[in-house]
Amino acid sequence: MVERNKSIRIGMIGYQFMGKAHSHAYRDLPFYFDNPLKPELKVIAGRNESAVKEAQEKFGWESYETDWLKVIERDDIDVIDIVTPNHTHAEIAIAAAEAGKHIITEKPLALTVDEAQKMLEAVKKNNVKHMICHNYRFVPAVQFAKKLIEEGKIGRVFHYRANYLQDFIIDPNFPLVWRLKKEVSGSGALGDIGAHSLDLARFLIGEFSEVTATMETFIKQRPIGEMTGGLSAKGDSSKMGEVTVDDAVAVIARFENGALGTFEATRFAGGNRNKNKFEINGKKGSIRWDMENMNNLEVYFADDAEGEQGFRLINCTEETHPYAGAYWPAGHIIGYEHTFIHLIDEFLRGIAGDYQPAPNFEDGVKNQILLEAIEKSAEERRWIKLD
Ligand code: SOE
Repeated sequence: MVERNKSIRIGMIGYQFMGKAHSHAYRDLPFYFDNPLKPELKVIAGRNESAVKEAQEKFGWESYETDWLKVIERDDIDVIDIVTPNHTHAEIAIAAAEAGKHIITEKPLALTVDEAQKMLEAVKKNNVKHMICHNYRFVPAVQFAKKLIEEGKIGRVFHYRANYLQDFIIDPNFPLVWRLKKEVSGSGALGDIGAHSLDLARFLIGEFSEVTATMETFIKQRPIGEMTGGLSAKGDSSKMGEVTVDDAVAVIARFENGALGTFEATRFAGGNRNKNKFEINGKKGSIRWDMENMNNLEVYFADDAEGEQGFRLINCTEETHPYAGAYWPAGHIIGYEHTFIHLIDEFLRGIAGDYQPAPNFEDGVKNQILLEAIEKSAEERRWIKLD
């Protein structure tokens, strides 16, 4: 076992939306969790020197770098955290694994299944710990939902129903950013937010057996432009470019346990900023969760007394709920940013305790196989079996 508070030295590649979320998680982790390792924010890397220098100063990194390879070559770095656009994940992760660094990367793992499998091979061959940032698994209410299902509280599962609804690109003037270019992002709403719903379904009720899907790109041309942080962007309407990914996807799925699944991921659901939600219906009850009410879980149990049945709210903010007890006694309320603290806490515990935490690159490969099957189904208009 590692001695208490041993330093773990982080090198981050990327610095925008997820760079901010992960930087915050490393810095706030010691406030809430007695992790055996203490993260040290050694270096943050990005191509735009002025922007990455600003991130270094704002997020509290010791130094900045404009060449990610130099970060990987440093022998005073133990972990590489990849928060860059999807097309760079494979090259960076494989180089980091070959340099003996533990790796955490944002989702989706890669652009293709082939890339994802090569990443998994590299981390296994080099015996480094690895994790993919499906942070919604670490919401206390979602962890509690998993506990209820594992205890058989809802019995045999019949339905898994998930919607991940956003609306930040409905405006046709929203520019053609990297998330809308296939060669950079791999897919659109499917891989960016649908990937989270697919991962949660695997986490909560098990593996998929087959899928069928349809996809749509509502706005085909957009002004050239780039992200300016978070989900904001600036563009130049004098030059237009082709959107090469899906704006929305609808999936019907079957699970190995016989359950039916329906999934929707869209960036065109006006009024829904980040509505990641699911409902699970079983023989003995149902569970539903909504990111926009993230600290609570709605449950229905068929064996509640007659006349007293119906969905009721469980506040997953008690000491007994996973992770919640670490927060302020006045209600243990958490936010989006805390899910990254929980995931990174588990990642560092895996490194300290020499066990492979989850979700990891195995999960990333399974997610990538689902993404590719869904795209193939939409293109060929047929069911696709998952091997
Ligand atoms: C944009 O859709 C995004 O930032 C996703 O990339 C994140 O994974 C999700 O947590 C919030 O929305």
